[in-house]
Amino acid sequence: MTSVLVVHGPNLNFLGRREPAIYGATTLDEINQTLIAEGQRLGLAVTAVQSNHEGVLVDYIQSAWNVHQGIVINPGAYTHTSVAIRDAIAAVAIPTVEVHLSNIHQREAFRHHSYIAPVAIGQICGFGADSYRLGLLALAHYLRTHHAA
Ligand code: CA2
Repeated sequence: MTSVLVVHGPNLNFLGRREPAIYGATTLDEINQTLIAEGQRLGLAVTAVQSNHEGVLVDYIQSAWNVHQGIVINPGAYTHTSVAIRDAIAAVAIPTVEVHLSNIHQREAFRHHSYIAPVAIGQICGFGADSYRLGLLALAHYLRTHHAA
């Protein structure tokens, strides 16, 4: 079965507990359960991980090599700072969709630039928790049409 790794970056373990006005009321566990269910519907095995640490996120991405066929990642604040996460995605060369809860282009200028976007197949932002589901859907479609084998 096609396998997808969902990677959540720093502070996303706080979802649903703080700042609901910006990031929504849905918890990370609820998002993961939705993705697992949506994955079943799409024929994808979904595994979700979260870390607050840049190097651990790099380790998760490296460990996806030869294991998962796609990645959905919300790198959190590392989106705007991390060459290491970008290099890891480029190194494993696994189709990766970048997702964000908020519309990063509508927020502070420092959030407008993503180090990840150039190595992602696409970016979905601004739809709250639904950004993840839409990202998984886009990845499923991409894998069906580009990785038929
Ligand atoms: O909109 C997104 O998904 C972000 O990746 C979220 C990051 C932010 O730094 C990016 O610019 C955009 C921040 C995640 C913080 O998550 C929290 C969740 C609940 C309470 C407080 C923070």
